[in-house]
Amino acid sequence: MSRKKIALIGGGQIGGNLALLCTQKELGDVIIFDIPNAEGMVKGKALDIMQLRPHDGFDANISGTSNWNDVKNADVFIITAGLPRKPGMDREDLLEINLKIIKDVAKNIKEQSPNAFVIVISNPLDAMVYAFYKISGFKKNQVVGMAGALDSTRFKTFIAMETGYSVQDVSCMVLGGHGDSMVPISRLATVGGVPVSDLISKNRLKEIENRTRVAGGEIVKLFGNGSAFYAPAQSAIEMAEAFVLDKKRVIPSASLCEGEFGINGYFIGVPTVIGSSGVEKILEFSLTDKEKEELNNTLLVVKNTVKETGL
Ligand code: A3D
Repeated sequence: MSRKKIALIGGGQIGGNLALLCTQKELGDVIIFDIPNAEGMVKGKALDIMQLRPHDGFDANISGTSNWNDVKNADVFIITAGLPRKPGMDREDLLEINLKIIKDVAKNIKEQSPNAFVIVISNPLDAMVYAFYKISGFKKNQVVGMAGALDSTRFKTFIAMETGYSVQDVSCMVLGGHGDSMVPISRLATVGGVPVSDLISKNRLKEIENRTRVAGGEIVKLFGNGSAFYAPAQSAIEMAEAFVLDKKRVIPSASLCEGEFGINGYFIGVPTVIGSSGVEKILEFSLTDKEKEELNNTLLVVKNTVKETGL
């Protein structure tokens, strides 16, 4: 069996870390693509990672390019092309410029690799993944957005920090759009199977939910220039790995809903089964009235941003 070909579109902060993680997990041969002005940078990153492989004996190859022909017939694309936020910016402020970039990227991927599985990370996420889907004409199982995996790992982190118990034993999910209206489902969060409501007071849990909602902004403020990249990269790698190894992982992801949770025609964060066919299924479950209301609110935000794409 030959190695998978993994194309990273955008080789900036997240792209560089994606390349490193792909190599360390031996997911396949990696090609980092960026604009011509950044070709030296991605070639340099690729060479640097090539030179760490002998330490652990990883054999997969890494290269950098600004030529679309080099990513032809890739099995997986992970798209981070676009600008990140600066302090004071909403993700929505990136729409105009990143939409132009996604249109160009979608056109090229459609031409070069019509059967690929595509994970979109560029912001505003829910609108960018929608735009990619519309422009590429790909099937719905081929396209997914990374956001819930990151929002959930942030929620997990804060629960572990609060209780003092291992992050490994925290299980929880965040649904909805990738913005301040996202919906942490505290009701189903557990630590080692014990409901968090038995471990953390109601008020404290509310504060943790709120911190989760603005966790990306907290890091943007601390950085002063750019947004989080380590955890976003690892979150997307979990999704790519689920596809490459046909793991059937259940990962909150921005998937196209066609009736699930009463949502129709929008990509939004829902529990998604990812395996070798890409998005294989959305797992629906009953929500409380309050959760339904919160999901409706986040859907309105997503709808407004999608409307601005004009697609
Ligand atoms: P950054 O380090 O600036 O990297 C972006 C890269 O995209 C740069 O190297 C650019 O040269 C490149 N690029 C620009 N235009 C093109 C193009 N047409 N084709 C190919 N490459 C291009 O940003 P980053 O890696 O920190 O973030 C990338 C994106 O991810 C931003 O839009 C962020 O807002 C977004 N992001 C999303 C999440 C989610 O959870 C959804 C989290 C963190 C960041």
